[in-house]
Amino acid sequence: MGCKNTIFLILVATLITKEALATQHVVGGSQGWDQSTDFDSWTSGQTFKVGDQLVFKYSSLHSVVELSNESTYKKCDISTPINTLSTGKDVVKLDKPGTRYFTCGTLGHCGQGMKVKITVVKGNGSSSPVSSLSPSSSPSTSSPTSTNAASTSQCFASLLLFVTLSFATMIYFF
Ligand SMILES: [Cu+2]
Repeated sequence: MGCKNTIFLILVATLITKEALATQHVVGGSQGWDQSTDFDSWTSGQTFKVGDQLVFKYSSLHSVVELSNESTYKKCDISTPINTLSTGKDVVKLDKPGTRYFTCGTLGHCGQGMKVKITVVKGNGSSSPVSSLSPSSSPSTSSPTSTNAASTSQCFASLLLFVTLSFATMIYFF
């Protein structure tokens, strides 16, 4: 397998991985944004990464109010929201790591459990692609064809450079 082919394959894999990483999470799953949804059990099955999106789907009985901190979230204090949405199909981008707090703006709904706390993790998945490179790099110690070994290591070096650059770019764009 040629060096160029390998680089091309890695480029494709990187692009696919990047696509796969940007997940849309429909809040509450099939039940959506509603008082009857158990949001704690919904969030426990999800991983929220930087670059992902939340989608709130709900009827006109509800709205989405983003709160700034744990204290207002616990008290259901919606007097100082940092964002209010009401289209019925709102998309919220998770643009940085940290915790986000959402509740409903309709009187009483927050107290009925219509609130969700989202913990966003830095998710470039940088550990898996890098570690998957290392096993293929050490096939033998004493190869009879030294030129082959040299070109292999050169190829590996350029791959390493390429991967480093790709991740730098990905991190930059996230
Ligand atoms: Cu509501």
